[in-house]
Order: sequence, then C-alpha cells, then structure tokens
Amino acid sequence: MAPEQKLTRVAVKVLRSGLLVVILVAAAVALRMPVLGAPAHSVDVTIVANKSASGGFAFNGYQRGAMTVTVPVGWEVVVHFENADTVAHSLAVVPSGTHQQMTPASTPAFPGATTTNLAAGYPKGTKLTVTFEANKAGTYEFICGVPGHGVVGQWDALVVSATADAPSVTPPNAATVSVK
Ligand SMILES: [Cu+2]
Repeated sequence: MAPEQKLTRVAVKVLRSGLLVVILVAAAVALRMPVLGAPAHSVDVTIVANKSASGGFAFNGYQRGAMTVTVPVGWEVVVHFENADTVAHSLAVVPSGTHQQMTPASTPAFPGATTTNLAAGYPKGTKLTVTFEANKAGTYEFICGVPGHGVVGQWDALVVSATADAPSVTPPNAATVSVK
C-alpha cells in the first residue's frame, strides 16, 4: 500500500469515529430530553372527604389546616381523592387563604390540580385521581370547591418546600403519603 493510501484510510477512520461520537452524543441528548423535562420524583397522597371528629366538613378527619402535607418543590403529586361523606364534595389545590371565599375560584394553584366538578362536587363513593406538578414553592390549600364548604373548614394545608428532601405529613399518618 502506498503511503498516500494509508494516510487516506487513517483519515477516513478518524472521520468515521468522529461521526460516531456525534451520533452517540445526539442520541444521548435525545434520550435525556424527556427525562429532564419530567418531574424527578412522584408521591401518592390519599385525601378522603369526610367529617371531622367533631362532625364538620373535613379531609381525612382534619379541617381548618389541621393537616399539613409537605412535598419537595418540583415533585409530581398524585392525589387519590375519595368522597366518603353523604354530602357532595370536591378537591382543588388553591392559594393559601382561598378558604375565606364562599365560592373558590376554579383556577387551581397548579395546572391540573383540581377535580372537574369543583362547585357541584361528587356523590359519596366517588374516587378520582388528581395529578399535578408542584413546581412552585409556597403554602397552598387542599380545599373543597363546593360553595361554603371551605368557609366552614373543609380545607387543609399543602406546603411545597424548597428545602424538604422527602414528602411528609403532619400530624404523622394524617394522610397516606407514599413515594414511588
Ligand atoms: Cu365539601
């Protein structure tokens, strides 16, 4: 083989390996893109509309912010909502203080963080899943959107924390909180 031919072959090999690197990097970027766009973690939270120990409208038996669910910012939250009461109830995540409104605004604090029939509510036995990304740190409320229910106490707290490493609930076991 002439030295020129050998040089040409080496040059082609170098170009080919360079192209391979470009393809591998492009594939890695393409594969990582959806991963980077999705929440890193997900937590299941069970919220049951029912009566408090003293009889008032509540979630998991707690009303007026007596229960606080904390999730790290950026996590996906999957709320398993159930109405266990004979009165119709619904669920939404709204800005803190919304419970003071007789009829809460139908826009939730996070896209998707509400049941559809917010004002009408759902009959006893209804089970719905509400999924949202807790993408902004702050203090929010789980509230029943049936007019008057939040005012009389059917709301609890959701803290989206910039410092928490893992989800939690206060008092302990007030809600079922499980990390996927
Ligand atoms: Cu209600």
